[in-house]
Amino acid sequence: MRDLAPRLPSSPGFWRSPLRGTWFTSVLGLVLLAGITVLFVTGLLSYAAYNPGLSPVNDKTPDKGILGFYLFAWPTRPSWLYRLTQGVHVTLGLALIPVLLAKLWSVVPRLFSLPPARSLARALERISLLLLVGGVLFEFVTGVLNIQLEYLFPGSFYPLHFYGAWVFFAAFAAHVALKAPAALRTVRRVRAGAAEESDDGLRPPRPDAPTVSRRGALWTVGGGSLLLLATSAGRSFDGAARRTALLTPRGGPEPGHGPNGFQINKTAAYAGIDAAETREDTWRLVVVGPAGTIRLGRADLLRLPLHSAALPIACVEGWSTSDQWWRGVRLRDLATLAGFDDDPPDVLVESLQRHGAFRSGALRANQVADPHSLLALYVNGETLSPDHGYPARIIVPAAPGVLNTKWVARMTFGELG
Ligand SMILES: Nc1nc2c(c(=O)[nH]1)N[C@H]1C(S)=C(S)[C@@H](COP(=O)(O)O)O[C@H]1N2
Ligand SMILES: [Mo]
Repeated sequence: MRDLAPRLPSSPGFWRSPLRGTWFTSVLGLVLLAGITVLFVTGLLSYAAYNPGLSPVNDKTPDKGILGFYLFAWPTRPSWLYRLTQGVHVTLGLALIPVLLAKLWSVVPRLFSLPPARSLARALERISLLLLVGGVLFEFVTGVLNIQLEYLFPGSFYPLHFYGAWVFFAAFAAHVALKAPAALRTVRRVRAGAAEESDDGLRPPRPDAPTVSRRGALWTVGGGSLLLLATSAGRSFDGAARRTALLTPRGGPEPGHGPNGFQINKTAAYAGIDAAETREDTWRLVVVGPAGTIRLGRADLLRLPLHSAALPIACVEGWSTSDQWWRGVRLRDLATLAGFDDDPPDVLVESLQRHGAFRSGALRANQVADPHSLLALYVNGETLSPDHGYPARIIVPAAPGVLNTKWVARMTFGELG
């Protein structure tokens, strides 16, 4: 038995890396404390930005119950708001992967320690660790799969990632309350020149000879994070910057040239839009409100006052475009046509698309009222291309891409939800 014991992972002697210890784990833990808090907050903001309380067509997690307690009317200014919050959510999430893996590696001996529980408190702690480790892996894996494979789990990504985030964050908060004070103490003491507090089971009793210093190992982890940051942040810009985003979709060269040559989420062909339905003589925008049902062709829309706004497209997947110049009819002018003279109401926007989660979206009154919210007919001085939503698409400042419905067919003002 004596000889066998150190060969089992449950034995402290099995783990030999001299890097493991309180300081290494504490530094990584504190980085994750800050980073994961930002991920949680920006994630909750993203859900609020979808206007889930407004209409079932926007709500991807209808059974959220009290978890929606914090929802609020997402503002329209600054126009880059969602571009920033969701860009940070996804880019920071990717950059934290090396830190997360290093942190899990640094505490892995604990997962094997035996007996599994000496007391009730210890048993509860270990269950919370299961939720913590399982939860964090689940959130990172679903997040990465969603951006890499573009809606791998159509419809179900949102509930998985949203409920997973709450379960994980509850365990995370408990873990932080238990561990953060000691981690801070360790880092301060070591910085002040004191020796690392010794044993809490992390330091190996029979360490191998070091091949890299602990600082060197931390720099390697940090370098990995910087590399991921440098190869994904470009997805939030156009042109040369986007070419630096090598590891994720929406990086690399733009999909086309000229005014319509910026990123396309779903093409007209993918959405099943038939060119015969979008011709000048066939397509009509149906506007519904107290004034009745009004049908407008593209020529009718072009006779209304046209306005311009420089606004980005910012997708939940974290990519975004720089500002594009959109030109079209103000949503609030369409609300007036529909019979709302003073206060524009909410609006339900439906597209020509027949299937798919993003075929329609609801916009809140504050979004309809913004003078930069348009039913766009042109982009960057040219007629919208079929893939960017010809004959007409919604563009709203600060809104997530998904609410910028393309190939609009019908707008119903008021009486939502
Ligand atoms: N009808 C319709 N509109 C849509 C979508 C869609 O799938 N169908 N995708 C949305 C999403 S998720 C985004 S990010 C933006 C992208 O706009 P773009 O393709 O012009 O860049 O369009 C939105 N409008
Ligand atoms: Mo999107």
